Amino acid sequence: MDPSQPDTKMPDSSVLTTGAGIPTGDKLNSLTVGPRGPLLLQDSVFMDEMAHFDRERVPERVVHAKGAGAFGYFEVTHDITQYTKAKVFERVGKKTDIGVRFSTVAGEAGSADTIRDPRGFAVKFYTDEGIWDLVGNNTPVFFIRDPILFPSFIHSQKRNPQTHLKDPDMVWDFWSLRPESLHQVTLLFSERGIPDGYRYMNGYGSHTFKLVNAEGKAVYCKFHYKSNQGIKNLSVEEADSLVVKDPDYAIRDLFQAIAKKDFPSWTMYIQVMTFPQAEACTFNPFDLTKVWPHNDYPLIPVGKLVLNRNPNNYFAEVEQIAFDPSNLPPGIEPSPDKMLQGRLFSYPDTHRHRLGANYLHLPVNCPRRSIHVSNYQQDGPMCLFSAPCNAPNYYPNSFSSPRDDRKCREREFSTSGDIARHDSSAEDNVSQVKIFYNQTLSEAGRQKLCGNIALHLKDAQIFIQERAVKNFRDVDPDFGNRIKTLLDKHNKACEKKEPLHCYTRCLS
Ligand code: HDE
Repeated sequence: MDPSQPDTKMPDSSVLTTGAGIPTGDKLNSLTVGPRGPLLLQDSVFMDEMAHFDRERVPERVVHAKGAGAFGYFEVTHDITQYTKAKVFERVGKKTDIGVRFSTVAGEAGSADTIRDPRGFAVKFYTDEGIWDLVGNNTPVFFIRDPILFPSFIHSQKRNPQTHLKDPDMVWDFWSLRPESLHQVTLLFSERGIPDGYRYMNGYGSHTFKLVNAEGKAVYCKFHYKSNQGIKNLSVEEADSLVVKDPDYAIRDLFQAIAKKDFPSWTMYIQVMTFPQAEACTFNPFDLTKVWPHNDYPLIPVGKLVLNRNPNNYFAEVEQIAFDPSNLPPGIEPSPDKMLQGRLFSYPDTHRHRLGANYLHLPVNCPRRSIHVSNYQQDGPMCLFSAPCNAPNYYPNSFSSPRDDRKCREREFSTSGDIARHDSSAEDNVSQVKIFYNQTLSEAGRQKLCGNIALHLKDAQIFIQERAVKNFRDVDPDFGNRIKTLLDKHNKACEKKEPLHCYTRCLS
């Protein structure tokens, strides 16, 4: 044996140890003065156990706190190299590891899975060129189009700061003051508003992205995942009963299916819009409250996502998985979409707060599965990796690599416009909702939609109800009038309760 090398015999894992690996003699009894106590400060076994327990929780996600995760692969089935040079799409048959987290949005980590809420559908691709995170939802649009409104929007959907209750006044006050929410609100209260678990719903990257090919040519693009299980939704009655019987319904359904080797899968498609098409588009193609009509921008098949592994440890692999829309490998870039631009900042910022500056060192977030990370970042709390000590820790330097690779620079583009806080509230908020209401929904679907909205809106104060009804009438008089009729019935049947909160109404 080489005496200069440490003896690396594997430890005996059957012996209980402290966090520092010291064998523990007794983990059933604390160290006390006599059988009745007190305890001793020198009981390091007790201190180690208790101090770690005291720190078991990281803050829950400020939104999307309740979720389920699984792992698997993405496989390219169709060539899209004419649009993008991203290596994840480089050849048909190429497989890339993925991690996926599904979630509800407004509830806390212990809330029920079957509530009416959008579902998060976040995918982490462990590509050869680092991580690509496509952090989407099960809907192609969103409630707002300017990210500055996001914190207020979320406050209105979470608990009232005084009563600590969910508050229909807050929910509908915000929605009715911001009519750009009409599209997403209408989808949310339609039959697709309560998916039957996570396997039977589609996913959408939602935003407009830019794809750049090997020649530097670019197009705009949207990503879609269609469930190969089909679409299944829960009725209000089924969903309500599951809140009581099985609040973790969606987590259980996903875990059990994968454990039984009934692996769920989705087909990935893209929609493509050229720059001249974007210039000529009748609506703003970077507005997240709009869809791109499939007739004009058809779905192009790309590949499939398969989930075939459950997490081994929920906390390590799901609670700590950290998605970031700014993780974009060469060949995929952001578009001007204001919401996407806002998210590019918010996600890494929240991870540094929740998980710490070195969250990318955690195994589930680390790109080291597929690529060597080379940079000059160092230290910080919980630093697991460091640059070699015999090389410079600054750049540029005269001695050694790594160096930047000009091939990977973002595509150049020019932009112009007046710098101002441009008010987007009066942009077209209704045309696409009208098409959905009149052409996509059946008569039965319209009835369900209006019933679901009225059932929720009835709990808001009358002046808020009226403002919301006016907005639905702006979409289509029939839409607003049906809701109004249902509300009148509700309002007559039950005496309106005084609101619990004490806001004074100062705006109308
Ligand atoms: Fe998120 N969102 N979001 N969001 N979001 C978060 O990040 C945020 C938006 C979405 O399973 C947070 O790690 C801003 C749209 C999913 O871990 C936070 C804006 C879409 C998940 C955050 C949006 C999403 C999040 C909370 C407006 C669909 C869960 C914890 C500009 C296209 C990911 C965290 C997971 C999570 C911010 C809007 C989807 C705070 C500022 C639009 C699926 O950073």
